[in-house]
Amino acid sequence: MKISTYFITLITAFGCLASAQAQVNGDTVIHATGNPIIRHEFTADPAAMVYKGKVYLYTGHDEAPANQNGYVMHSWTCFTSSDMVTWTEHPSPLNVKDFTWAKADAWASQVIERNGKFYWYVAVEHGTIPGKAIGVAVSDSPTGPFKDARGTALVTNDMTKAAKHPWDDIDPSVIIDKDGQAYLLWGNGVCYYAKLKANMTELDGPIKTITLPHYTEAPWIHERNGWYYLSYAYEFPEKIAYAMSRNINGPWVYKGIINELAGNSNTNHQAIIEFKGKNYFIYHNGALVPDAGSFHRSVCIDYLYYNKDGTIKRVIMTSEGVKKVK
Ligand code: FUB
Repeated sequence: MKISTYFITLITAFGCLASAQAQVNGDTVIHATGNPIIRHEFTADPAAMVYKGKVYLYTGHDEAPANQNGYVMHSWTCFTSSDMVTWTEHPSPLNVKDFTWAKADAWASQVIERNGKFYWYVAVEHGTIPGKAIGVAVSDSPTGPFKDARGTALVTNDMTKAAKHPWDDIDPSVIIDKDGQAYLLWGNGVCYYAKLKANMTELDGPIKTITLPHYTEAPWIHERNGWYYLSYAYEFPEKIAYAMSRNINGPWVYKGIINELAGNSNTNHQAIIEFKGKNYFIYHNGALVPDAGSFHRSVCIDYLYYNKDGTIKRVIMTSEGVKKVK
């Protein structure tokens, strides 16, 4: 939902909520003035990719009418930035309708590049196999257009048995290891992972699980200096915690909480990237408009710092956000 309709009445009361944005060649260019970074629409479930000197930020949209509880999410979008402050939105590169086998719920996603192609892993509600499912779309460009890479789901609820509820197959995160082996991680209630074939569109072997304390959802895997980091939503309402390992196949050692409750949103859904020498923690909260809560979320960015031993310091969530990268 474009936010203009949502806060048409609120703007009268809170006057200064307008974001610094302009239309340039059909794209929306945003100058973030702090957190949340996007203010003309609700954005949720951030996933970020650094590619050729730019950050590509992929998000879903919370589109529920004001005061309605429950997720209403139909599409994903892509924002790009070279400085972490000026963001260009590339119009709706992917929609649930692009997956003919899916019926609803553009939930969390992640994009990765391999051999010049871009693979967008998404969680949706399956049309015929009850429960959530994971699909993958592909494009020659990180901003799309993307198309369904398989014509069927990559993971369906009947393929995973460790959790009893039908929405366990959500929140895909993907990584390509140094030896070229790609892995997909995902899950609500249980953290699943599996190898991907080099074509990135088929699983390559069994689905396994990773045991993590108080695991809820939103796995995000990244590598730095020979350490693998698996961050995830911890408990509910969600904090973000993490584990470290020298190997994607484990063993994973739990290291603690890195982000506290967002306070105004039950979910927090993080992505972690390094860009031009700084590390960023990208997440969502419900801070854009009064009473936004858990179903009208907005993406925020704050700095993330590592200790000398590779562990992660607690993130400090701010309203100022991050500074422009020179
Ligand atoms: O946006 C829908 C769901 O809420 C996501 O899949 C979860 O990670 C949580 O953010």
